[in-house]
Amino acid sequence: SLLTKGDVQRLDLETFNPQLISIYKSLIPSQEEVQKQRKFLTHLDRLVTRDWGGAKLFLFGSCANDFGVCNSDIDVCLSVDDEHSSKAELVMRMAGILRSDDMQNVQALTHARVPIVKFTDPDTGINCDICVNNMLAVVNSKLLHDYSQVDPRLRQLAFLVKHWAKQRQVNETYRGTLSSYAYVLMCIHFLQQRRPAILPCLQKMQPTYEVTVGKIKCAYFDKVNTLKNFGTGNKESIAELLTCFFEYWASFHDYNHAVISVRTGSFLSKDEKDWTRRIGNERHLICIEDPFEITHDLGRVVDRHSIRVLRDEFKRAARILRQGPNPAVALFEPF
Ligand code: 3AT
Ligand code: MG
Repeated sequence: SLLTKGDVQRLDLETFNPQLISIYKSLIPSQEEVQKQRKFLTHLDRLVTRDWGGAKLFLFGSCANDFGVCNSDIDVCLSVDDEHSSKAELVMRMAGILRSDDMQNVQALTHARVPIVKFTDPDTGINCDICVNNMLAVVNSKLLHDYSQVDPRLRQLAFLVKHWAKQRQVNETYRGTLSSYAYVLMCIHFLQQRRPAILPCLQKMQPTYEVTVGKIKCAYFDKVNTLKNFGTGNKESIAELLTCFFEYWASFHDYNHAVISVRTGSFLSKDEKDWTRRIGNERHLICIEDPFEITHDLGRVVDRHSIRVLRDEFKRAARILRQGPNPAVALFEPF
């Protein structure tokens, strides 16, 4: 029988989808690794609470948000109520505690925009970054985690996009490309836009979780167990979604005017955000609104050169997914 063009594409997706699922599975951290992380965190927590009264540790980033691929670094936030010390001083004190416990390569980056201490645990080989009083990151990690519980396709899509971004070297904010956090927000927003929608907008629903961090009120519906069937009306496979994701960023996104906003589950205009001009180093060439710190554009790191690199990579990915050959290999080929 004659196949229509649509059928051909569907047949391709049928072999491609299981390949993508197996790549996704290979990226999930093993039980051993999760155990190792737990052991490390328990040790770190004991060390800090013993030597520093009132200090508390919170996990954030990919270990807390369910988007951690294997061998990720661990992001920890130190929370202390101390108005008399600067973040740099608190980071120095933390570094002292780590050195006295024989942690390796302890580096206090006190002049960074976000001061951190980096180190390696000699027992497990785990690399860890500790920042100070950055509770917004803890809360946005919880938001991402809660979204990941609604539909399994979010975690699959985000793992594949993060893997692609790392392989293609477009996950390097110091070189003007996007953070993992930004890519996960792009995935959430994309799944909010599918019809029928695969993800809801948790911040537009009746809040069941509310915290205030500094001046920012964070509130959203976090009883995500009740939303397990939300996306089931949409049957799109991960292969279709990944293809549409890259096609969207390659050809359909309105880079000149549109801001993607997970907070509203829709698009905003650059005009209404006042993100139309370059101010300092912020150029707003690709606009991704932070869900809580809404004056913050996660695309602000992108410059005139790196926007080209990014858009060319989106186009490359879309082309490979449409035309092959062997998209599951070609897509992730190292740059
Ligand atoms: P990796 O697996 O380490 O690549 P990750 O999820 O740990 O991914 P990042 O390293 O990009 O993600 O960031 C760690 C966390 O820090 C994620 C988010 O809670 C917070 N974060 C990162 N960048 C920003 C930002 N620009 N604004 C607010 N929070 C951020
Ligand atoms: Mg991280």
